[in-house]
This record gives sequence, C-alpha cells and structure tokens, in this order.
Amino acid sequence: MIYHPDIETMPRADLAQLQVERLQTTLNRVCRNVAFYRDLYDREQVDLESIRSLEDLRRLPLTTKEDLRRSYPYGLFAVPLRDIVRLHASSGTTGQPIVVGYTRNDLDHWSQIVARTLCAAGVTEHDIVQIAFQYSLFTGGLGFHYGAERIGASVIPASSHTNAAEQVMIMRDYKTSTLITMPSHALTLAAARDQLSLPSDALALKTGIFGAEPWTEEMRRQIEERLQITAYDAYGLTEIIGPGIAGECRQRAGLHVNEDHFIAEVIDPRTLEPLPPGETGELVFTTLTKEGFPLIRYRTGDRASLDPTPCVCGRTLARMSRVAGRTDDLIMIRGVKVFPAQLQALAQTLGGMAPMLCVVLTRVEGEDALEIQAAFADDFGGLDEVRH
Ligand code: DLL
Repeated sequence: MIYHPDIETMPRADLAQLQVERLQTTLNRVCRNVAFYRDLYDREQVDLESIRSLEDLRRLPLTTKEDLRRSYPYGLFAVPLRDIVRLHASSGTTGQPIVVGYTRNDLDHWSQIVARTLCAAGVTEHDIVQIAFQYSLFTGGLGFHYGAERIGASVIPASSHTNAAEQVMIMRDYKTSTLITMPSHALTLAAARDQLSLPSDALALKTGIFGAEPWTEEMRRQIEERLQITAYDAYGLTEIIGPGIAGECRQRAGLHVNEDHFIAEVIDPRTLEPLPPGETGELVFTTLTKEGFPLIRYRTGDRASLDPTPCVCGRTLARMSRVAGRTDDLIMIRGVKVFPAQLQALAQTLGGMAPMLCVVLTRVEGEDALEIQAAFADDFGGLDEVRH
C-alpha cells in the first residue's frame, strides 16, 4: 500500500521540478530569516538567482554539525518562537546539544511522512502499534506516535521507560501487532520474552519497524527469527526532522527517501565532491518544506549510497542503502548517542584525572556495553564522584 500514491510514484522529472521550486522558496526563506545563511551566502558570494536546477544546488556551501552547535539554542530558527509549537534536541560533538523547532505545518508534514513509512511496511488502521522508543527530546517516540495515529492505528505509547518484561506483557495482553523501537532493543525484548517462557503463539506481533542506530542483515535475520516478524529499516536524524526521512517498503531493497520534502545527495567526505548513484559516501540533506528549522546541504556524518531507479513496489522515490557507518566517531549505545569528546569534556570537569580516556566498546550478555578506562593522580580522593 502507498500512502501518497500521487507523490510516491511521481515521474522523476516532475519530482525534480517540484524539488527545484521548493528549493528556491526555501533558499529565499533562509536568506530572509536566518542570519547564518545570509552571512554565509554573502561571504561566499552566492547569487541565489543563479540556483535554478538541482545541479546548481551543489555550488552552495555545506552546513555542518559544528555550525548548528555554534547557533545553540535558537540561532538557526527561521521563524519567531511564537510560531514554534515543538522542540526536540540531539547530541552535539562537545556536549552542546542541537535544538530543533517545528511549526504546526512542520508537525503536520512530519506525521505524514512517518505515516508513509508505516504504510510502506504494511501497517494499517487495523494494527496495534507499540512504540518502545523514548518519548523525550529524542524524536523517535513522538515522531512515530503522531505518524501511527495519523494512519488510524491504535497506538500504545509504551516508551523505552517501560522495562523489558513489562513491555512483553503489554505486547501479549494488548495484542500488539507492530513493534517500533531500536533494533538492539528488539533483541532485548526477544530475550525478555524467552525469560518469561511465553509460548511462541502468545504474541500477535507481525511487523517491526526499527531504526535510530546502525544494524545489519544478520541482526534483521535474528530479530525476525526470534520474534517471528518481518522487520523494516527506518532512517532519520533530528536535525533534518527525525524519523520519516526514509523507510523500507515490502521489497526491503533500500529505504525510500521522501524526496518531496528532502533533497538527498552523497558526497565524498574528503573532497566534498558529489558521488554518482550507487557509490557510498556521506549523506547530505536539504530540507524543502521545513519552516521552523530549514537546513541547506547538511552533512549527516552517515555513510550510504543512493539508487534513483524505480522500485518493484511502484514508488519512484530514490532509495538509500542501509547506513554503512559514520564519517566521525559518534558512538550509539543502547539508544544513547555520545561523542568521545563529550566524555572527555566531562572528565575535565572532575579534576585529578589524566586528560586522555580510553573508551572500550564491548558486549555483556548480548548487550552493548561501554567501558571507560581512566588514569588518576596517586593522591586523588574523588573516585566515588567519578563513578557517579
Ligand atoms: O535517531 C531519529 C530516528 C528515530 C530514526 C527513530 C529512526 C527511528 P538522532 O537521535 O538525531 O535521530 O540520530 C540520528 O542515528 O545520523 C544515524 O547515524 C543514526 N540512525 C538513525 N536511523 C538509522 C538507521 C534519530 N535506520 C542518527 N540505521 C543518524 C542506521 C541510523 N543508523
């Protein structure tokens, strides 16, 4: 099933035309309302009138996480705060979070594109959808929540605060048919179900939609086998909107990017030159409809490739590959995203500790674990504080 057939199966030439029109509107808006972009384009002598095609977009400078961090908290907002109705945030490289704002229209678009992702995975109004993502500044919980309500499913906002055993009991008693969470959490829930010794037909689960961290085909196989479901990949990042940027259809041969709302590019992270379809590089997104927090050519730090050829499902929206890694040292562990530099900054506030830390990523009883090794001065008395 296709949620917006007119858009999702649009001929690519028409889609390109729509993208260019929306790009021009967005560029005008950021130049008018965001000092950062106005100054940047002045400095780089960019003539916006000359941006008439998608190829021209490649002449515009890139936006980085560092630019966003420097604009903390509201520096890149393109509307006054009275028009912002929701705020979310994600981790920045040095402990400074990145705050994003949504207008009412942004929230409306967001729920529509998440609805597309759910619909592509076969979720309908007949489904009982358990959302086990955090409901917080993190976009996973609320993002999927409104998308699932939009298609009329019965939504259980279980959130990640519910412990694994309880989560499984909810799944059993409420007859959950769709589970939405992180892939690693899905495996934790499978282990909890085993511990409760529930018979294999005790759950009504059919479908899982997973994302917010990297996973592999092998992990998909394990999740599907242990939970007896079909598992789909969903991709997104807070800076651009949250979940809903791209998701798999029933073919599970790449994640359809919602290109009427975002332009996706892949660049070589060293030369910053665009790469052709099929080649893996850094994903870069430009928002086309965002009012609150528009971004032009934002470097995601995620490595993937793009395939613009039509899909067997009928969608013409390009497909991105699974995320094949990061271009930076972001660590994702049990739903927490952390840069080693953040740990180091924290260590520096404690005193008595050598400035260099060793961060060891391991697995303990099947779960990811992060061990921090640090060196202390002989006379250091604050170990308890450090442990805390
Ligand atoms: O993780 C948004 C999201 C929520 C996506 C729920 C999907 C489902 P952030 O916390 O800002 O936002 O983290 C974004 O997570 O740049 C990727 O590195 C990683 N990531 C997100 N989805 C996937 C995925 C949300 N399907 C960062 N596969 C991104 C691999 C993913 N990595």
